[in-house]
Amino acid sequence: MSSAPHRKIIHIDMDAFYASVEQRDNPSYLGKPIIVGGSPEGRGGVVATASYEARKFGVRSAMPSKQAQQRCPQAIFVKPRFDAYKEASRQIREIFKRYTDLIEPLSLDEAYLDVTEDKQNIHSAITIAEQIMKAITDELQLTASAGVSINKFVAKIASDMKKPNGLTFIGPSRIAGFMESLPVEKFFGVGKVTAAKMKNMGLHTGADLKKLSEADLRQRFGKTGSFFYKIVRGIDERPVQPYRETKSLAAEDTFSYDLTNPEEMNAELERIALLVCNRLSRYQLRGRTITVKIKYADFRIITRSRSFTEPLSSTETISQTAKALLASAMPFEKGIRLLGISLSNFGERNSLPRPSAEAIQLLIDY
Ligand code: DCP
Ligand code: MG
Repeated sequence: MSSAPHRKIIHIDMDAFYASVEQRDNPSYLGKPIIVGGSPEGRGGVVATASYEARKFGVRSAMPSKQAQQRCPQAIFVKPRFDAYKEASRQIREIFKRYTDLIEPLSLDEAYLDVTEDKQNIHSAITIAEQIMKAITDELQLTASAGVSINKFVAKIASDMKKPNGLTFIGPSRIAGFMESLPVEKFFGVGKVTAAKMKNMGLHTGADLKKLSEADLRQRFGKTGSFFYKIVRGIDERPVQPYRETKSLAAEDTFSYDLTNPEEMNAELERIALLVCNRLSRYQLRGRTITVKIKYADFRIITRSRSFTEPLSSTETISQTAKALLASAMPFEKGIRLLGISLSNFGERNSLPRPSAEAIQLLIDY
């Protein structure tokens, strides 16, 4: 480990978040198997989350609601109330702010906190995590689990170890052993495919990964290989980033053949405008700059943008402006393979609502 003083990082993750909010707000649900998500009657409904009572029956997030009902016929299905979850999320953040402004929300129910320096001079990250958990219980009647360590990676894995309502501290001297015993599927960025690939190579735990050189890891896993090399040695220098500026939100489509007919292009733009508008409203964002992206059959890309003093709000305006921008780029030398529309410049002027934590995360993923 380096000689620089260690950071103090807390990862907080709410327990059975949506289901706990439902149980709190409807006491008849307390102690019962609650499933928040789509109805098992309709088609395509999935479980958003399940109370711990329902999890005993094998009900899991993202499972088809029908299957969940088969596993737990007595479960009560509840429709999500996102406004209630957002409000709880906001309240949790208010509690975090008593200790630090270095808060990085990952979703409505999860955040990293850097308490290397804390506002109340408590100095102990464990004490701060305990106080936060207590405040969440006392003030919000919800529970959270916490992981405390010197970096984000270990703190996040730790918060999952004693769920629900548990605190896990992994100090510097325990990190090496902890990482060695960690199964490969727990590593950041290891999806099912990579995990299967690793197992085929006889790599099951951190200890197995640690035997490989950085060059070897890079050869096997590309750029992520270097990340594995560091992380398995407990090195994760990613800072806690309080508020990641949302850059842009886009929708685009690649066509099965190259478009040459302007009417067809306009029809596609209208469709894409609708898509982008749906996303904007889902993430509560409005942008003042609109950009149209055009990719020619030869893969050359051009863009045309326009900025406004007011945010573009209606699908109609976005669609009309996009078509005008497309027209400004005509005539086209080649057929068009892809069209896209993006909105950016989301600033807070005109008292725009700040994107929710969820939106920020989704946009980062995007
Ligand atoms: N969520 C969702 N769909 C998923 C996973 C999660 O809609 N596939 C929602 C519902 C969860 C919330 O996000 O309540 C938080 O996700 P978590 O993975 O943290 O799950 P929980 O908080 O529900 O449970 P846990 O106690 O395991 O953290
Ligand atoms: Mg959670």
